[in-house]
Amino acid sequence: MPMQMSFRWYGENNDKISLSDIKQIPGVSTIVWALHDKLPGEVWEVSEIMQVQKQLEPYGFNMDVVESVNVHDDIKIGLPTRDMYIENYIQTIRNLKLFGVKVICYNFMPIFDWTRSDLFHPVGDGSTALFYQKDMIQDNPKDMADYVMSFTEKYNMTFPGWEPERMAQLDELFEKYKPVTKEKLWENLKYFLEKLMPVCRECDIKMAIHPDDPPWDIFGLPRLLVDEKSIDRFLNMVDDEYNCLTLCSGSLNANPENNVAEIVRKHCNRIAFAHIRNVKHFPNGDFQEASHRNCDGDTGILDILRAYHDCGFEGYIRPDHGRHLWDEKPGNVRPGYGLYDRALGIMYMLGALDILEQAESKE
Ligand SMILES: [Mn+2]
Repeated sequence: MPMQMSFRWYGENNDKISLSDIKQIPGVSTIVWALHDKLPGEVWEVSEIMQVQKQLEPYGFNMDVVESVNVHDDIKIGLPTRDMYIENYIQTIRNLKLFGVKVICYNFMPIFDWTRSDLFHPVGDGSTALFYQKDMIQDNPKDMADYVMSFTEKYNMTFPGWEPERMAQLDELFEKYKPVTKEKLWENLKYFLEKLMPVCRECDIKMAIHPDDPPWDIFGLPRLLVDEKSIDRFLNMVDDEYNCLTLCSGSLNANPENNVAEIVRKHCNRIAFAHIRNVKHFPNGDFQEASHRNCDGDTGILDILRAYHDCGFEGYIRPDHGRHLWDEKPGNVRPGYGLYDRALGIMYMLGALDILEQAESKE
């Protein structure tokens, strides 16, 4: 099967972008979805999943990719209660199987999901984009949590990984993570995956971990999936075809040392889901998200697309984040997840991939 283009959608009444909007973008077959009101650890019930299926059906989209089924902190910390939460996770996998889901994207980042210092930073052309100012994210996690949570309140919007319920217990969470060294976190990830793998095989669902964003320790919390070496370790640790990657080019390339195209060529058969995002680096270590066009950032988007093409990648691919364009402003757009720039990104990717394919068929 050729790779399938996908688009992340936050669900009815939770996303200003409609399925009809997405249908008008050429080439999209797959909606990347989730039950966004579920807390980590809760079972996704069949009846709830069915509602999403009913929404997608009229448009002919498949629901093959879920992003994310979030992992409960007790699993990451390795508390005795983790077994109960793993059982719930397994039940969710079984329920998702009933709807033909093929890939579950998840992450194993302690406490914080993606982290930025500015969600609407001017790009210079009138658009805005997510921005990371290195010296702002140093000491006080509360400042950053407050910043992100202020958006939650102001715009009545919740961000995956930034559930207000969890953020309200930030001190407690930091306390709980104290004994969790990097090695301990690796062990806990292994424990989790080894319990899941037999079920994944039975259900034919791949677990596809998303690398840490940004790819370095923040606030003294360990981060595991940060570079080629750690990705090698991860894939070897649980060497199973159902233990896969969501290879996020933007997350990894936030560290300019990471050569994403090289990782694609090395591990293509273990990549289930490709996130394509371009990042522009500043000499002081700050970075800003950029358009998908190769020359607008430093990630090497064309090299990455060529690598996927050359390897005969058969998984799912999506534009990751986009800038906020035209009428997309705070209050009417989900940071990083506007309609326009992601649609432009899709056209750019399809253009490049079509040319590669055409060149090959002429050979
Ligand atoms: Mn990503």
